Amino acid sequence: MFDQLKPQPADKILALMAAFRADPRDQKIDLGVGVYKDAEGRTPVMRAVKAAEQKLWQVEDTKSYTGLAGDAGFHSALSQLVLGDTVSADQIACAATPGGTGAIRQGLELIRMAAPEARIWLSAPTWPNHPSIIKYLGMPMAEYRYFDDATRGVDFNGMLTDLDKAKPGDVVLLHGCCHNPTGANLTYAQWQEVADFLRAKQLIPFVDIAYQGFGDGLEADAFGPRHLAKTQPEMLIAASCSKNFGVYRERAGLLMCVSQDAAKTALNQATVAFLNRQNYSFPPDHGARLVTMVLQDDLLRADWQTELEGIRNGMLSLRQQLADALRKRINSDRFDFLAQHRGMFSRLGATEAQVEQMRESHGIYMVSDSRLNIAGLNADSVPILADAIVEAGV
Ligand code: PLP
Ligand code: TYF
Repeated sequence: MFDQLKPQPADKILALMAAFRADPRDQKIDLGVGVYKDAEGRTPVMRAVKAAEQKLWQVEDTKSYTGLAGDAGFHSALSQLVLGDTVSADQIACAATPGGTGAIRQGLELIRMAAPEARIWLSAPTWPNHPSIIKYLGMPMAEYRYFDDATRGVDFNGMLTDLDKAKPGDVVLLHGCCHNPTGANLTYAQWQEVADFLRAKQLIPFVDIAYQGFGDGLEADAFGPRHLAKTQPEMLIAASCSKNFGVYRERAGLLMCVSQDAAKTALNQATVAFLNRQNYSFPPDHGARLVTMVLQDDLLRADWQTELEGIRNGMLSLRQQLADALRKRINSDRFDFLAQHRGMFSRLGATEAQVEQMRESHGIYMVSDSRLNIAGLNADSVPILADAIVEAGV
């Protein structure tokens, strides 16, 4: 059997992480994998998460199984964080999953079960795991234009023109905020237009939200999914706690099936629980429980929000520093888009050869499509990167 196995395509982001580790240079700069890092290059456990963990150690009296769909406290705390009061709890079916990736996978499996013909529309470009999982599941997919290489903003006309080719019942995968890999996001007005468009065309939104709180703030970043939850007959949401709670390796995520018709929730709920059982029985609980404790405790929640705001503002400041440094060097506003993008990533617009040159000559690691992780920078490395960008002729 094993001799039938064939090598599978590697994840280019994870391959880059390995290449960075193997580089012996002291001066190297890691702008690759999407993990938050502070100015010292550390990815700390957030204060409130640490405090919750300490408390959990004292009060936890069993490690017996949770429910198949995870803990109801986690469902309500995280669905409330993402959706606020836009829909009532009885309109949302939830399953805790191993990370946001688990929620994406389970959401796709639900679509395949309910509507095997439905085509999944992905932004061009998108997070590589989206097409990779969809292809693995054997589901039909298509791309819609999203990023305008010339302006480094959203190609909104292109997006709607391409989505106009979708058939009723198709699914449109949207990044809830902080688009990965481009950093270019829909405005509130564009979200409203997309919502009207999807509803008129009978398309179903599937929102992947992995960076709530990393863009314009916890509430502002949830505008898109909240507006869709209010206006669409039904939708799916995959939420990740990896970044905004810093619990990457704990694998905490939530799949939400939202329906205007609360009578559908019981079957939706039974279905997502069934899907959990088919794939791994019970979802991991530790990270989900820490997240729940932070969200349910006023003091921990306030401290978490303060720390998250610090992270967010730090990234905004680095964006501005990089845009300013480039403006000074080339005497043009050509890179001002870096300050307008939101979240951890920006797509710089460099060629693969230019990305390669920056890695060879300066030890600067960014993904080959020129996505850079802003959080990998600090005040010392911003000028080094700005020099390298100019030198490479980007
Ligand atoms: N979706 C996007 C766009 C991401 O960038 C990530 C990255 O981490 C995820 C989902 C899911 O992450 P995780 O499975 O680590 O929660
Ligand atoms: O895009 C990123 O860098 C993050 C982390 O297979 C990540 O989303 C990258 C690759 C992967 C899983 C997570």
